[in-house]
Amino acid sequence: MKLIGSTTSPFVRKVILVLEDLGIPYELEQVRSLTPDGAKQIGKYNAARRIPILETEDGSIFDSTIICEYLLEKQGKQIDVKTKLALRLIDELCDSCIILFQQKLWECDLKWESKFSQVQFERVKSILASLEKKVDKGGLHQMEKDWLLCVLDWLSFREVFNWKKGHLALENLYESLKDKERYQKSAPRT
Ligand SMILES: N[C@@H](CCC(=O)N[C@@H](CS)C(=O)NCC(=O)O)C(=O)O
Repeated sequence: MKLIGSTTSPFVRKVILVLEDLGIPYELEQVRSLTPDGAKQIGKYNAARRIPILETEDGSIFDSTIICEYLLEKQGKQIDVKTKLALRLIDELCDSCIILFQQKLWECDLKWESKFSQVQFERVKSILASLEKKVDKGGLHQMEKDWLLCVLDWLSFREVFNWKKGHLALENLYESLKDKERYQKSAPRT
């Protein structure tokens, strides 16, 4: 299978973790999604111009969650609705964090002063607070831990903001996971 993605993207990393877990061989075609040339290159595979995209025997599949579900379904595994909702919340967190990063990267709103950035940041804070409570109670599914690690590691890698402040349970979970061998191969790098 061919995975169109990058070694920095938290959404691509989710897919890599599932591919590695299931022992599915794949080759990674590196693209730079946030550059005009990269977007054009991705556009050859999918009109939405976002990564990841997985080229499979069943055709080209986009959206990290749909790709993960496809890979699991192929092995006869289903994700229940409760877990899907928990995972969706982490995707919401990731989406808003990426938007905030882009606001700085593209110099649209360097200090997140606009209403638009503030709404994104409030969403991020609200989701982090709810995850902090959940982690404190020890109630995370393995895939939630994986997806959360992808987001938190990317936030640290890109220095988007100090997510650790006020989130001790999340920080402890992050510290206990990040150096594990299972996450090392896909750790964010340029
Ligand atoms: N919902 C999508 C989001 C993917 C996404 O936002 N990917 C980023 C890279 S981490 C991207 O391609 N951004 C390019 C853009 O927004 O133009 C998924 O889960 O695959």
